[in-house]
Amino acid sequence: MRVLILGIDGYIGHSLALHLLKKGYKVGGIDDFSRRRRVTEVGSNSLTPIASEVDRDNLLGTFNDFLGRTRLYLPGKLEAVKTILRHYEPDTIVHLAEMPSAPWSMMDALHSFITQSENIVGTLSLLWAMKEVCPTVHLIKLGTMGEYGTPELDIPEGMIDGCLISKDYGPCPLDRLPFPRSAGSFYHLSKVHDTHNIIFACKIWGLCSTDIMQGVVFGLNEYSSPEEITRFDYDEYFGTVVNRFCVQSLIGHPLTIYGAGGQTRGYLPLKDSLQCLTIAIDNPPSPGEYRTLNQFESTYSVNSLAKLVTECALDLGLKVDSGPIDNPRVEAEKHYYNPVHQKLFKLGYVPTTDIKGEITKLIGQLDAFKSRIRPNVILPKTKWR
Ligand code: USQ
Repeated sequence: MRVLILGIDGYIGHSLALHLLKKGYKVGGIDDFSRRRRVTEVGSNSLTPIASEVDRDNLLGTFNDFLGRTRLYLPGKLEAVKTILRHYEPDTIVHLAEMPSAPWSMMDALHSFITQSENIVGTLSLLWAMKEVCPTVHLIKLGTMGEYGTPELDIPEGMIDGCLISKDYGPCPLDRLPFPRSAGSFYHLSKVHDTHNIIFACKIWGLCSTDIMQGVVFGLNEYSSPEEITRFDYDEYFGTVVNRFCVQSLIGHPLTIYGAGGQTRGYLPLKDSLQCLTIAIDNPPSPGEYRTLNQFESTYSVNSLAKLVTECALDLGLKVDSGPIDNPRVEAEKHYYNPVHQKLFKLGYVPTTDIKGEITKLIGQLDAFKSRIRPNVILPKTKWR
């Protein structure tokens, strides 16, 4: 199985490459290394010291026929993307090469323009290149649970499940219609637009795609040498909430609960994300099929995560306070949330259910890098309005 990872230098991309290589897959990848640059530009760093671009190339190259030496920016680079596809001849493409931060996309007009043009045109470039070079290859595209928002009804896996009863025509099946999206940032909206473009490409060109609606990921990858460790961000832009809380607990910073803290999302440890992506690679949809997988272990509110982190930190002898602060985002702080997530379980996903154990382990691992924490990047500065 030949897997091409777009965005191979990122938090998930690097971890996935190593995970697959160790399982015997052939792995190649490209990256424009924009994540490294952007984290530096906002004054932050990866808490974990990560290997240089060259060292990572060498690390992955020692395993396999890695072709990641190409620094490639996807949007509009159609011929370059086609060349990569022809050269690598993948069975599966895992597309992680998008700007991943909601706050970064909300900073100002320019950041929203960059987010949407990179993400939407980048994916569109890939779709055109696939159509022309490898229309039967399985595309796994990283979307987000945040596409759905927090509607006051159960969220299905992608498509509406049910039917409307028409007075004149009787039952009309709805299972080919996407469930309405209601995203909460220009970043999340970029993923919504991707979804529609991918559905369309599958419909008209017969491409085959798995669109992953992934929850919020936390934790570190398993590493047996310092070069294998993935990046770990904790600033307001590129750090996700559990990762941020764990770092805050290490330096006695009050946990930054935004607003009332009732915001509820799906969460999963990084190792579960790798497990699920591997399951998706091993179980492609049928030719011409567009498939959605809601990918998370369970749902948690921000308050319940803060409580878990506080308890885990206490077990490690760290005293942690919570410091609710005005919510910089515009989002419901108390709401119904019940997304369906059955398909991955049916395909064999065995979730990590000991979340407390995972968080305790994570805080312990991060302690080794405590001296690298920059406290001034923790409090949020970007407001939604
Ligand atoms: N939050 C806090 N305190 C913080 C940081 C966040 O209370 O210090 C809250 C946010 O307001 C939000 C929730 O925690 O209600 C999750 O925020 P987050 O920053 O961890 O995650 P989010 O912005 O939703 O985005 C992250 C990834 C994104 C991915 C998404 C999955 O950055 O790439 O798409 O998780 S999901 O949330 O399911 O859409």
